[in-house]
Amino acid sequence: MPQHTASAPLPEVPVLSEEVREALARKRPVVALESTIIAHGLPRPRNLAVGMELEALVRAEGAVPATIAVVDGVAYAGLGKEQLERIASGEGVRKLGHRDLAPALATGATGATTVSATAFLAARAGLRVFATGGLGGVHREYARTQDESADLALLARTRITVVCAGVKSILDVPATLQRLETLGVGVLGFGTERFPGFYLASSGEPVDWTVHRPEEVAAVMAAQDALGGAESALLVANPVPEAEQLDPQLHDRVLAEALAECHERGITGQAVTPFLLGHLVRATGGASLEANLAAVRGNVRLGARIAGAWAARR
Ligand code: PSU
Ligand code: MN
Repeated sequence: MPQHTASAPLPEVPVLSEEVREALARKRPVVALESTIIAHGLPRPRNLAVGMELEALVRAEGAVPATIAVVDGVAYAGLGKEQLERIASGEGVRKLGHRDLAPALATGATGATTVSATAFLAARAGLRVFATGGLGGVHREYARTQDESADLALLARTRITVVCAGVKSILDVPATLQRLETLGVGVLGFGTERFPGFYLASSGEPVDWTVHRPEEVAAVMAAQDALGGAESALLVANPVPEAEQLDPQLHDRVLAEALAECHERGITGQAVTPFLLGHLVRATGGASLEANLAAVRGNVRLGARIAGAWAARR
């Protein structure tokens, strides 16, 4: 296990795969992918297949995938097959938010990166586009627990474009949108005037800006840079296709059950999101998993197209 001392410099952070390094040097499109969804968001063994499928989807769109994770105290952008297997095994794989990166690197830990840690490492590597499922946000019990995902604050100070299907519907969606506004994180609806509802095509909440083409997203990114100043992110909110969404009534019913059980069992902190997602999968007989995957696949494809449009401007 590498133990870094104060005098020993950290290795390159993150270490880039050969493919990612070359794509960056040639200004070819690259899409960052997170690993928490693989290690802690999806059931095994399906998660490994999904991790590989998402990378294949990026390649099919002509871009290079950069899955981000920490293995034995080294942060990587672009995982080899064995590293991806290690993350998917879940054994001894921690959930790492941005604040956990320093202790993980210093102690030689292995962990999957959440949106906050992935966005940080991606931006540090010079990657501009990142695709995921749903962002973290303000939890419904916020007033009691003060549980707001670190994703939001990190995105307020990181210049990256995140393609997501909104925020997970287990959260307080209106409160999360309000926080994004307060924090100055831009939100674009992609082909929609409603903020998506993760498992559902719409959360019912409006979005202020709607775009229809990847080139329009790239133009907004260029305008962000031209404006300068605050290094905030841009969210591209891309709904799951209506045909693949979870039945809204089933969604509302099982979600209420899941929230009640989470409360009863006293689950807190980092365990809340994986617990709720897992409960929904069981309570819907796997239907929530299919909707989740449909959303992620759509985001990854769109992320690759946006990365292509962005590369074409540079
Ligand atoms: N999207 C998914 N599944 C997930 C997550 C997102 O479809 O598991 C993860 C992301 O990594 C996100 C994290 O950053 O859940 C949020 O966790 P928390 O609420 O503990 O911050
Ligand atoms: Mn949390």
